[in-house]
Amino acid sequence: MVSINELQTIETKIDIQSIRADFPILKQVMYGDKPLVYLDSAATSQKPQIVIDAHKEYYENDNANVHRGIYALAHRATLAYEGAREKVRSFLNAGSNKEIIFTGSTTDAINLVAASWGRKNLTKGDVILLTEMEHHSNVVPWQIVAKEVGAEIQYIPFTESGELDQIAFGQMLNSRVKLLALTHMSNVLGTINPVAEMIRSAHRNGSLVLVDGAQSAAHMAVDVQALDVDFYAISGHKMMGPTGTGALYAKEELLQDMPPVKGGGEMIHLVKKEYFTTADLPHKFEAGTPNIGGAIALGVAVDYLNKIGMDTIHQQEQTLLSYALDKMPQIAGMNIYGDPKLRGGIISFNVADIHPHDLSQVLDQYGVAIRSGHHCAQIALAKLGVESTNRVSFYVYNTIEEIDIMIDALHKSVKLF
Ligand code: 7TS
Repeated sequence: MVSINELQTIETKIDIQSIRADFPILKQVMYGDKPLVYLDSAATSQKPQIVIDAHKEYYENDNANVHRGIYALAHRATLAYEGAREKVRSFLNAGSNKEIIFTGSTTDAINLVAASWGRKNLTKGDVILLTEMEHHSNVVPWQIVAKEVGAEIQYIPFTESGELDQIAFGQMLNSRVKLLALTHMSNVLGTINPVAEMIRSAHRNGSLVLVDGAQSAAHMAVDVQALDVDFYAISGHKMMGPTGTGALYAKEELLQDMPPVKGGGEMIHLVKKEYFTTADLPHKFEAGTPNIGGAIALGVAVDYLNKIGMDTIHQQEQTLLSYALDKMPQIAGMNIYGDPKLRGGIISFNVADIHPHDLSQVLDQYGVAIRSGHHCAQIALAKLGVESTNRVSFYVYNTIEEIDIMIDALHKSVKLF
């Protein structure tokens, strides 16, 4: 265990205070005198001023529809929108811009794969392999398509430590498994799954792999080519971008073979009374006017993350995580779920038999914003034997001092029950 002094030195080296200064919302004072302690970045991250400004400036200066007008504004908007795609491509290290589809979110991206690739390629008796720690976004789209085509869903179990059971995974791989779809990082347990190894095993088995990157892409460097992943879904709003933004990375050969799910403007090459032909990638999957301002601001969020550095972000979160995991057990009745070896900045817990909704409401009175509920992962919670938990989640703008405030508020809150 590293000492508190060492942890604080790391924090000072990274200069978290200057990062915090970029986030106007973090200056807020709650209930008259309590500084806002925002510990729910797994739900959505806060946004730095440059992202907020980029969104506003687009509407103030450049607003026009993309890929259609030939006047200056339309040209600027198109360049900025496609420039943002290039930033996301580079961020994920995809090989080509054709492989980056802008979507509304991770949910939207996974639904696209299920409705397009799934409907076309899955058939009766095929197996879709999920895990017990998936967010509903990586369960329900597969349940919808499985029901339609007669495929079966199986779940890789997780162990007491909150890690995927790799022996069970090995035993579950067989010729019926057409797809492995799993989260890179659990939004309940914080577990960082060994996706590189699992992708290799699935590929040896002839199965494709979708990775849900909603929690990971914002917090660690992701290289889709090094992973050799087939589909990777991300949410812009969890990585300092605006809500309503996200992206799907998919290998070009897969996208070429996938039918569009949504029809309309932008996704066509030619429309006749009897038929249509599709536009080239990536526009084949971007029907209608996209979220232009959102995508541009997401590009700026990517610039911002790169400026801080994904390794720095990861390091600060690991600092906060070790500090919190060291302090939290001192609270009477504390039960922390899972103890995975590789964990991001997410901790789910319950305290004695206090209902998480009650506890989080009291914490709010101290200015501490944490999540309580089932975290859209009811299968994971059923496995843990609970209906809801409290959850704290960190981002690079959080500090050790904030964790102290949270711990102090927890000590005080628990005494009230
Ligand atoms: N996958 C994971 C692992 C997630 O944590 C989430 C959102 C999603 C998918 C869906 O992302 P969206 O952007 O499409 O909504 N997770 C959470 C959460 O933990 N609290 O609120 C949203």
